[in-house]
Parts: sequence; structure tokens; C-alpha cells
Amino acid sequence: MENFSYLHLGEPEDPDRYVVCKYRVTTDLPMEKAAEAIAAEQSTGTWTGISTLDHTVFDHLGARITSIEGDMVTAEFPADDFSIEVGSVPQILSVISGNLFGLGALKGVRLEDVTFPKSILEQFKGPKFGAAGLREQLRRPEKPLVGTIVKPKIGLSPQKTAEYVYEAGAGGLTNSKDDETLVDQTFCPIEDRTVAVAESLDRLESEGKYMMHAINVSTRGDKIVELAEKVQGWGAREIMVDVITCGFGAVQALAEDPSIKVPIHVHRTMHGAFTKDPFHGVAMLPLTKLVRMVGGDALHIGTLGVGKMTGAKADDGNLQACLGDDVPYRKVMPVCSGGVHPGLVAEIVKRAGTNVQIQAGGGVAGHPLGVRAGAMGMSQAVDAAFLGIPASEYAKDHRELAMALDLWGSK
Ligand code: CAP
Ligand code: MG
Repeated sequence: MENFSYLHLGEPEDPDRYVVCKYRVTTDLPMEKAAEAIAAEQSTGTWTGISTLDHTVFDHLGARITSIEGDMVTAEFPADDFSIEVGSVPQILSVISGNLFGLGALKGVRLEDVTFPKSILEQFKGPKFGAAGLREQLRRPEKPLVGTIVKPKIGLSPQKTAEYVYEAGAGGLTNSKDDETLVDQTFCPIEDRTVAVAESLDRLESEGKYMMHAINVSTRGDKIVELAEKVQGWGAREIMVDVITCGFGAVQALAEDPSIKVPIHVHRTMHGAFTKDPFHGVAMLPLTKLVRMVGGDALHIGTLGVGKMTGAKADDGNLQACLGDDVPYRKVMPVCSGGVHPGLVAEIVKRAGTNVQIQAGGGVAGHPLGVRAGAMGMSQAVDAAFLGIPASEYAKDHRELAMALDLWGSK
């Protein structure tokens, strides 16, 4: 049986013809062996030599291990290993983050980053609106967008939801959204909720306040576009998709469908199943890059080490993946959410900058004086951070912020 080596250490390939992946590998084997196991399984090999593999195929489609530095392995996959023309994330993920996670040769393996050649990037259209499009619709050119998540996450009636949204907008918020578990339940049918919320948004607009509420349309693949079209017809100004549970293809179908004329807020619930473990799974960074490719307009990237969700670090590359100019797409609005309250806003802005959407559920609904005051507290905290004024200073003239800082403290 002919021996095929996947090791090409020190010979990085032409980045324009290869998909380059960085894996963090934990193994008891020599690292070269573990790295080759990844390259073989994800390209032209399997656990044993095979009589049907020849050098014509291997040299063309075999993955190449071009670097091993400590526990970091670089594997480069020929662009021809991937579907042509269609722009297919499912097939990409099957190659770069498929069987390898189950390989016995590896105690742990985490896909930390991926970069794509132009030939693959060009197959995708990216966001239809992007960060700039959101800002244009909200008449908010520079300040961070500031939003809330209607809480409790389930249970409010359509009317109560609409009242919450109106109060949040009246308190100065630019965005609100359904929570990730709310779609179309008996206690809050999606049509009734969408119509009632649209009336609140229209009322706010008549008062000179521009606001979006993302209606969650996360449902089965063969129904999601139809549901989004209905929701849009009932007056939704933004839709939300839970990308991990619905799939990247669902976001792409909505973003590329000309009949969908509203931005897509992308939630990432369930991501923790594979982003949380620093030694096994998939980091958020590859997921962020894929969400931008398929057309998410706004994406949760965590709170940069500040809020309740663990895992995110101050600079894990996700901001750059949303806002960078290194790919041919509109920018994605990074959403910082999860355990956020006014006392954390300054630190988030310090770490993320101002081209960001900061949102709070409990940090608004938990305010002692109710939703409108909670919204005012968040809005005041964003204004203070934007102006470079310490929140404690700004709170001297802003009671709602002062009460929030008293209740939750500040970082
Ligand atoms: C935040 C939230 C969001 C999290 C998701 C929640 O509510 O609505 O889903 O932000 O985390 O359900 O926890 P709170 P991430 O503001 O009350 O925490 O953004 O990291 O995906
Ligand atoms: Mg939520």
C-alpha cells in the first residue's frame, strides 16, 4: 500500500487556492501523527491505507499540514475540496469541522480560525443591510445602538410585549428583540405579536423615535422564508434567526431572498455547546466569519469578557470579523449582550468601540422604576460612554442611571 504524507511543514500554500484552518490539538500521539490524522480524515484519507487512492487524487485534493507550533496545527485544504459556485456552508463545515472531532487519535481539537480564498468568498453575498444599513434606518450614525430583549423571555401576551417595546423606545432605546426561545407559542402568537409591536414602533416614530424590534422567525428550514415574508407583511422591521439551531443555510436563504427587505438579527443560542471548551469544539471566530458570509446584519459576539456568558475574551477576533475590510461584504453590527446592565456599558465600549449594539434584558426589565426607566438608564450609560464621561459622573444628573448603578454597581 502506497504511503501518502500530508506533512508539508514550512511550505504554506497560495492562500488564494486554499482554505486555511488553525486547530488547537490535544493528543498523546506525536503531534505530526495527530495532525496527519486530521488532514487525512478531512480530505482524501481514512484510518488505514486504501488501494483506491493514487497520487493524481492525493496531490490535487489532499489537505496539507503546513505548520505545527506547540498545540496549534495549520491545515490547508485545496479550494477544489469544496463545492463550486453554490456558496454552501454545510459542505464547508463538513470539511473543516466534521469527523475530526470524533477521532480517537485526538483527546481534544478546537477549530480556532479559518480563512477562505477569494474563489470561495465570491460565492457568498454577505449582509443585505449591514451595520451601516441599520444605522441609516435608525437615524443613528455614530453612537452605539442600544437595545433590550423583552423579558420574561416567554409568557408575555402580544399586547404586553408591544407595551414593553413602546416603553423601551420611549426610554431611548434603538432596538429590541424577541428572546431566542420565543417564536410562535399559544400565549403569544407571532402574527398578533408582530402586528401589536409594529403599532408601537409606528407610534414611537410619530414621536420622532426610530426603533427596530427583531421578530424571531426561527423555525424549520422549509418554512422559515415563508414565515419571514408573513412577519414582514405584518409590519416587522427586523427579523431574528437562531443561526445554530436553524442553520447557516436558513440565514443565507433569508438574506439572499429579494422578497425579504428587512435586516436579520442573528442570535447564536446553543453555540456554548462547542465554543465554551477552550480545548475542544469550534471557536466563535469561524462562526462569525460564516455568519457574515451568509448575510447576517447583526450578530451576537458576547460581551468581550464583561457580562454573564463565559468564554469571550476582550479581543478574540470577532469584532474584526464583523467590522474588518478584509472581506468583500458589508460590515456586521456586533451585538454585545448577556448579563449587561448600565454599569458595564463603559467597559464594553472601551473594549468594543462605538460601532456596536449593546443590549440588556434583565438590565432594563430589572430597573426598580420599570422598563422605561431601565431603558433610560441604559441609554444614559451609552451617552456617557460615547461622550467619555464616567457613568458615576453622568449619573449625578441622570436619576435612572444613578439607580441602576446603585443596584448593579459598575465595572
Ligand atoms: C440576554 C439574553 C441573550 C444572551 C445570549 C439571554 O439576556 O437574552 O440571549 O445575550 O448570549 O437570554 O441571556 P440578559 P450571547 O440581558 O437578561 O442576560 O449574546 O452571548 O449569545
Ligand atoms: Mg436571550
